[in-house]
Amino acid sequence: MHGKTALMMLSAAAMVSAREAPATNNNPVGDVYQAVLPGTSFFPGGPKIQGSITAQAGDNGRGVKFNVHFEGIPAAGGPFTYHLHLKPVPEGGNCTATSSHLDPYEAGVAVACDASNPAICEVGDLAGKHGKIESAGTYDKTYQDDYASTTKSDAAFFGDKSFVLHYGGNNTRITCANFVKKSSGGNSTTTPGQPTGTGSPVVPSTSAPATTTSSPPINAAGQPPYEGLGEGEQKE
Ligand SMILES: *[C@@H]1O[C@H](CO)[C@@H](O)[C@H](O)[C@H]1NC(C)=O
Ligand SMILES: *[C@@H]1O[C@H](CO)[C@@H](O)[C@H](O)[C@H]1NC(C)=O
Ligand SMILES: *[C@@H]1O[C@H](CO)[C@@H](O)[C@H](O)[C@H]1NC(C)=O
Ligand SMILES: [Cu+2]
Repeated sequence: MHGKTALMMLSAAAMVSAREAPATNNNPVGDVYQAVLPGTSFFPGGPKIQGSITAQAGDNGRGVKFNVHFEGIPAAGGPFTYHLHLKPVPEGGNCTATSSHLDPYEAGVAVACDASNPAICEVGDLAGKHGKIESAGTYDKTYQDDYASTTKSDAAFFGDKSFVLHYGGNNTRITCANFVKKSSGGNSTTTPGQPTGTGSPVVPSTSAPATTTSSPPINAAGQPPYEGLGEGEQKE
């Protein structure tokens, strides 16, 4: 009896290997990050969704306030999801190369994200925590996320990473963009040397000196990076 109970506890513990995400604090107030979509589809013939995600520390540096704005959400194929991804989009706009979700506490996708208990979700699963995109046209949403971070040294920092927008049903990546720092401590100048975006035409090209990031999207070259390569059940 005792042995059996102990065994059950052991296997339960093994299943709950993921740690809950801690709430983040002391994020630098006034540091603003923004990721602007290129306005093209990652795969040939896909929807040309535009828009951006803007993010900065929440009140008193607690968590992160996200402002999500998308335009051109198609009527078919929804709901759509989006996540913070682990790696930046490389030159050329390959959304597949952004790897999987930002998930420093190894929540994984085996256990579904529960919006009512967001600490168990992958930090990067913004749609899981704050809602999928369910309707066509323009999507606007502002919310507080307690687990993401704009502190560079924090495991939940995404300011040098990307987000990807997907078809929710098959995880196919539709479009993606890199976060770039837009202002620091209330100064609205772009900090030189920050990683830059995906060559999005929407980003003002005034600030950063030319870098290697503004080549045409892969699709323009006719290379179809098709394979949904959603996150599926994989974790890497
Ligand atoms: C994924 O789902 C969308 C919407 O249903 C569909 O248009 C698209 O062709 C699918 N992609 C793949 C690779 O199956
Ligand atoms: C895009 O990135 C993926 C993953 O890194 C890679 O396997 C694929 O070859 C890349 N596609 C192109 C066209 O570079
Ligand atoms: C804003 O920029 C000015 C000029 O570069 C600088 O003197 C000031 O310290 C900056 N303020 C903050 C909060 O970073
Ligand atoms: Cu994703």
